[in-house]
Amino acid sequence: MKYFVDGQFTDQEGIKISIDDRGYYFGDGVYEVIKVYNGELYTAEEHFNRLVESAEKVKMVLPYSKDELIDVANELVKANTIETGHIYIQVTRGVSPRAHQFPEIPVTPVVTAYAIENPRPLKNIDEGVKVKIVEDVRWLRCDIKSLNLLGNVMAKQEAYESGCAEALFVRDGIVMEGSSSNVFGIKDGTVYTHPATNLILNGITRRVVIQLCEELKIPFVEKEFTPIEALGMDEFFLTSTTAEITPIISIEGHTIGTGKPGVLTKKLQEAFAHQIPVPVKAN
Ligand code: PSZ
Repeated sequence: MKYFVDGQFTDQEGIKISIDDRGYYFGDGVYEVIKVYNGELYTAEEHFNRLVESAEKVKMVLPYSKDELIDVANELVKANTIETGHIYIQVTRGVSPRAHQFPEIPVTPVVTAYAIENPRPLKNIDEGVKVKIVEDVRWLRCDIKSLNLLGNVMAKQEAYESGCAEALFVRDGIVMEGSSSNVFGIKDGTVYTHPATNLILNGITRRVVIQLCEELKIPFVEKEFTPIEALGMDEFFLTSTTAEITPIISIEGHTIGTGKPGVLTKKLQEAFAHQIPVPVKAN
């Protein structure tokens, strides 16, 4: 019961994935990661809405409704007694002999999903991380949460090889996002992040942070900024489903602010922790 494959709940031994799966050949599919806190899905509607949108953008019709998919996710959480962890779900265009164009004989998209226990990364959340600037060589539809992640993979590896936890993508002299996160700078009390265009993924955590800024009356703008402006920010942080709000204390070896998580970043982290199902305290 650990996995959901092709309409069935199964254990690993029961899984068969075809070599002709278009996800395997082309990364031709879309996916989502949904956080589980205290055995409850967090922002599930938003994640599954985005899955439907990603599928539409690549002209795929999901074989299940959003509500059916949420039921599958809840089943996986229950069957695996997940407390703090996440659901991974992906949908590929289906199985068909290798050819770039869509299958001429219609095939059903392949849905696979699993739930896994995964603790909150409290050390990074408390202490912050370093990031490395990497040129963004990805395609121009980064708004789609697609399985094609080679640009992200190469950037993350480059960051890791420099002792950094994340790569900061820069395209045409503008800071975009991380290789698997959105990024925010804070200058003179105002929070800045790249507008939700085709060049970044409009993260669900990003949307939560925008909402929290409103609630906390912290000035917020979606506005482009350069790497030089980033280095001059008072505070900097990244967001993702699993990383939540993680402070960035150094960019390309330059210390941000005091080199410690900033005041407003901590305020947003605290507000974030208060709105997840049963806040889990450090230690
Ligand atoms: O566990 C992990 O490492 C995860 S779970 C989700 C992500 C990483 N990243 C999602 C993501 C992304 O891949 C890119 C390119 N930009 C932004 C994000 C943040 O999106 P949300 O907040 O929806 O997870």
